[in-house]
Amino acid sequence: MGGIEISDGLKRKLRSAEWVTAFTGAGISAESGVPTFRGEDGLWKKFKPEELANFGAFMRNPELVWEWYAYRRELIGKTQPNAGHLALAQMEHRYPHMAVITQNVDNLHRRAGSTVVHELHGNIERNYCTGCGKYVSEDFMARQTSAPKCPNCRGLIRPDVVWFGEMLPVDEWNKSVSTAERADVLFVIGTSAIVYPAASLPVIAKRAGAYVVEINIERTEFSSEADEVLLGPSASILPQILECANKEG
Ligand code: BJW
Ligand code: ZN
Repeated sequence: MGGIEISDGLKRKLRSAEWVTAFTGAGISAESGVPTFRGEDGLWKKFKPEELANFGAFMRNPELVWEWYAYRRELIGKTQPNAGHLALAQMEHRYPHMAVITQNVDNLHRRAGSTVVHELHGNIERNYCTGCGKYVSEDFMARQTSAPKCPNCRGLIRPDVVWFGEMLPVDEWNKSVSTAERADVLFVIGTSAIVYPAASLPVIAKRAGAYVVEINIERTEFSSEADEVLLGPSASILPQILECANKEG
């Protein structure tokens, strides 16, 4: 994709901002090869995310839910951060306060070098026991072929992710809210912005005075509330924003 037009308004904000926050969803990892949830390619065996990402589904059919997570864990393990993740990590060198709030469980922001990352929906690399709550090691997980049982109490092991109907991790949520409230500029990147409470963060940021810029390949539920919408793939747009920010600095 060619160069995007960066408005004078955004250039001014990029020049003066001290607190910059990126709020990301599955779309930022799409160009690394991680399927999104709601795109046509995102459906796994025709299941909607709501049908698999909930505790009831897990208890009814742990093998099926584990098959989905095993497939995704293996796929994610083979991917690399893309130019979008890397541009956000580089912004830490440009801005005194740069944070990423992510709904993704794929760990690609940390692998790209971002150090301030708030994971709202957990991390697929961690797993814990539904019985005794203990975390199990990656080595243990690597030896498992189907729905694993806890070596300690024989309870079912689950991924440390947030399913529908479950609370978000309180600490990550509180830090995300205060980060959103402090942001001079908030980028909303690659999310359909339909899953709450995460989807309320751009609105919280805007009410607190942030300049909110959405980056997505298509318009979303949030687009009409954004100060600017940049349509296109984030792996192309974010490096251009970084370049502009560095030039303006
Ligand atoms: C690109 C691109 C490129 C592509 N460049 N862009 C009714 C109304 C309001 C709320 C509710 C309701 N009924 C129930 C609720 C609450 C519910 C909810 O929000 N449901 C809605 C779906 C209606 N929320 C919850 O249950 C949450 N908990 C909660 O509310 O707790 C309180 C409570 C407690 C007890 C009882 C009741 C309430 C928890 C939500 C957990 C979500 N979990 C998942 C799975 C995580 C684990 C895993 O990964 O397996 O999180 S679901 C899934 O959706 C995942 C994602 O993080 C999340 C958001 O998806 P995301 O990232 O936006 O992806 P997509 O696919 O939707 O969009 C991709 C976007 O990228 C698209 O826009 C593309 O265009 C774009 N794109 N390529 C730029 N190259
Ligand atoms: Zn246990």
